[in-house]
Amino acid sequence: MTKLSYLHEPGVLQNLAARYELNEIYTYTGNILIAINPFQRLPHLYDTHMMEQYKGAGFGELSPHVFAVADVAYRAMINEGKSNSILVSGESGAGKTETTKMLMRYLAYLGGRSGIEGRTVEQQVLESNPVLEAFGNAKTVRNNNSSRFGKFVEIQFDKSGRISGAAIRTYLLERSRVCQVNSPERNYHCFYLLCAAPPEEIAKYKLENPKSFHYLNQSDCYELDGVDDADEYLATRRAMDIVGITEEEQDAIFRVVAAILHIGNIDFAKGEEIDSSVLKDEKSRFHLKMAAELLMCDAQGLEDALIKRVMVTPEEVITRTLDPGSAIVSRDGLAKTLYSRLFDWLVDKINVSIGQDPNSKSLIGVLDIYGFESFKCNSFEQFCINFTNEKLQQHFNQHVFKMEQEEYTKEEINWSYIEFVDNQDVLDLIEKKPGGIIALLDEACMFPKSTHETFAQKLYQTFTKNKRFIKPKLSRTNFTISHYAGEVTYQADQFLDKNKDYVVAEHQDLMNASKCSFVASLFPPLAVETSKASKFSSIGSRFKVQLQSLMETLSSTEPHYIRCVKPNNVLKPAIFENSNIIQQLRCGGVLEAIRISCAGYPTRRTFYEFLHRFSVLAPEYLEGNFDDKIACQKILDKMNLQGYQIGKNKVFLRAGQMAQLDAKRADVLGKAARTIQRQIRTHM
Ligand code: AD9
Ligand code: MG
Repeated sequence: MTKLSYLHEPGVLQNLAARYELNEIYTYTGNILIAINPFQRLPHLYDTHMMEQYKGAGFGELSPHVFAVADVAYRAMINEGKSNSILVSGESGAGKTETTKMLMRYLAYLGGRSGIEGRTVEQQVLESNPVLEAFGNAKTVRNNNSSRFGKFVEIQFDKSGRISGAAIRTYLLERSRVCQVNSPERNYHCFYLLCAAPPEEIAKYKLENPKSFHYLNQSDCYELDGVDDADEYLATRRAMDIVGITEEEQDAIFRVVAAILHIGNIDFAKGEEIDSSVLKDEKSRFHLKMAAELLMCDAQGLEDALIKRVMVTPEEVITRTLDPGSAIVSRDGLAKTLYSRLFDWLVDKINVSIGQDPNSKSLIGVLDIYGFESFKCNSFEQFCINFTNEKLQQHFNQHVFKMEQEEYTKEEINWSYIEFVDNQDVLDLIEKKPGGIIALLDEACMFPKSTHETFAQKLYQTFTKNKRFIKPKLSRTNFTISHYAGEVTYQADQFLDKNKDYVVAEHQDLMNASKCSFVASLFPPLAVETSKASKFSSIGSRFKVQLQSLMETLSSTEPHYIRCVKPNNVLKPAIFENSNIIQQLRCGGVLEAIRISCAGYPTRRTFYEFLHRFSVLAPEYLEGNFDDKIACQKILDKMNLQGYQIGKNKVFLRAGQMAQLDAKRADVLGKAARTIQRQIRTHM
């Protein structure tokens, strides 16, 4: 891309289109890899032969590829002892997760122990993917295998470059999907896999056809094209074996999954007293019994926990009943909490089982996180997702633009400043403390009388003059944020509920008393001071802290960027929708990055580093007692390079010049080695 003579949007697009037609789905723009989803299997592109080719090949020597990016990260880590990270971004269905898996496969190939069979660390790292996908992915409108959580995998390496441990961090699993799905989407894969298990297991978990479960039959989609849920069930079990989840644990996990389906089928009717409810019918009683059996808790206790609330005051114990609507909210709350705790348990278990290497000095992190989202209705989830993207965009900006240009300025080289849009103001709007949207949301959640209306009013008052905040004309509860990638209007009505993370005390006590130690362990007893039901913990603030820590980790690494692009919305091969793609490139800052790479100097070395590496090209200048700067200049002149610049402390090379110098160096060293060998031979 950086060699195009006319750099503008149509040129870039045409280049990508021409390559895509030839199944050249990868293109570099400077150091960023653009990956366009082929929507078809291209097995030869990822086979062992390919991996062998990319191993140790210089960047840019072979066709652009994810393997090349992973290889550069790995070499940089080995040679410089510095941690690296690979940030994969793009919208839903663009290919982030597939790309991440290829990166991990290649790193496992480089850092694996060949010839050792069985549960090696690298195999466990790879097999964590199918496990997490079974429980954290679902079919959505945009992607049949959409990740409903964010993921950062940190692969640790020992001194000799072997994989020695790994840590997986996950972010914000979408909880609402467990209880609510719309056509043509599906719930999490694991529910359908389990319903397709062998007959004896179906019997054990008291399951039926997925169509009979409320949590699944709200949508009329049950099957996925090209996916056999029965096979996937067995594959998931095998992957669970490999990551170290025992037979008993697996049994308990699937009991919880089955129990959630049964819980969803418990329905309520009005009770005799006002605002009370009873089980609707025999069917509901049956499913209540099944759920209780699977969770190994008391059936009456489960019924009570769903429809009653107990308040203990110093004087007396007051029991309050719930109307059928509230009982359903209570039921769904239990299902969601069970599921999200199950998911967190899986992540913890995988981490413990793979193990961390406390002595590891360097790591490679791979980030696969949800891309920017803007739907017809945008709620708290989209708010958090877009907040994440603002953070990552800032990181990208800082790295690619700011640091680059600051460096040029510091070194006083000739350089015309490239403008870029800084998004610090959006981040302030969202996360500033006090006064940002998250802080105001927390305040609203803690104040008993607030509603989504008062929350929205507060936002309108606070941000009247903020350029990034817009109050839609006719709405009393919506608000619009002008994100780096475009405007998104959020509906505030569920923000308060979705930001509150609390488990009903009755659910907590019941599950904690389960005779199944696995279930009980998902609900550890609460510390005394936090057990008060009113104590609220903010999902938004917790997420903000998690993101902060992610950004700190990323900042301590050398980043590499892969921008995934979704060529069309029908998820089919060979369809290249221009305006759709240009929009994605703009959102990702790719075009500015292209401009900067063309005009810039991607490689820079201090005079010392440069001479250390390249003085073999002109040893005469080292002996001549020249100033370092002049010696560098002379070597570069001798090599006939043009367009480079020499700053106060560093040499700045244009794209490709480092490779030219390296090739010459290899040439000279090779000749020298052959001469020495010849001499040794003649002396022997
Ligand atoms: V989401 O934000 O999790 O909804 P992703 O992760 O960006 O999304 P994903 O990697 O799941 O997208 O890719 C979507 C689908 O595109 C996959 O299921 C494949 O069918 C297809 N895909 C993506 N990348 C490739 C590839 N390199 N080769 C072949 C691919 N197919
Ligand atoms: Mg994904």
